Formats: sequence, structure tokens, C-alpha cells
Amino acid sequence: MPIDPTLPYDDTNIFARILRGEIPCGKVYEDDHALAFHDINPQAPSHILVIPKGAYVSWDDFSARAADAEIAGFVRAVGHVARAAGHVESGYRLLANIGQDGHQEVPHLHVHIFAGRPLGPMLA
Ligand code: IU
Repeated sequence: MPIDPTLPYDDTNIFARILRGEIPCGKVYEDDHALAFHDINPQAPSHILVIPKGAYVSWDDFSARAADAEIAGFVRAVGHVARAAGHVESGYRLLANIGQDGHQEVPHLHVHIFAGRPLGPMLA
């Protein structure tokens, strides 16, 4: 079920638990601002999630509240992960689902990186 974006941050969500090390993940990259790991239900040959370390529900929350250094660090981490995974030459897709109509299921901001096959046109 998509999240209710009006609710405050819930620190029992699965990605908060991954960040605290309570649940394992297939870690790809970590730095001061971000953690990247393989999606548990991949929708492409390479499907990586990048999440900020701060407690942000969505892109909306993050872009409104995060410090400039956190935003810069997170954006750099997304680019670094895609480059390190070797996706730049063939290309890749970034996606962030936000709230109910965006069908966001986990209430901690995450950017999907899809790659490894032609991804086709964007779905509306
Ligand atoms: P969404 O953007 O909130 O719809 O995507 C959530 C993603 O989190 C989805 O692709 C799940 O497969 C993924 N995921 C995961 O990688 N590990 C988990 O334990 C859970 C969801 I729950």
C-alpha cells in the first residue's frame, strides 16, 4: 500500500531499520550521507536503491528540510553509485516515487537506479 505522505517520519520503517543495521541489505555503497543497496525485488538486471541517512519521508520532505550539504552529498552519492556500477555508457533510469499517487511504499526517501537493459519509454 502506498504511504500516507501527511504522516510524520516513522523510524520503524524498513529502511530506517536497515540504516541502523537491524536488518541486513545487499550493500553497494555507503558514505556520510547515503547508503545504497540492491532492491530485494529487482525490476531490471541492475536495480539499486539509494537512501539518505537522515530521516526524510520523501523527496518533498528532503528537498524542503535537508541541509545543503546533505542534499549535495546525496545527489553525489546517486551519481557515484551509477558510475561505479558501470551504467554511464549504456545509460540508466532514476526514479523516486512520492506519496499516494506516486505509489511510494516505503516511507523513507529512496531513489531507484534501474539499468542493464533497454528500459523503454517512461510510463505515465
Ligand atoms: P517504492 O518506490 O516505495 O514503491 O519502492 C520500494 C522498493 O523497496 C521496492 O522496489 C521494493 O522491492 C524495495 N524493498 C527492498 O528493497 N527491501 C525491502 O525490505 C522492502 C522493499 I519491504
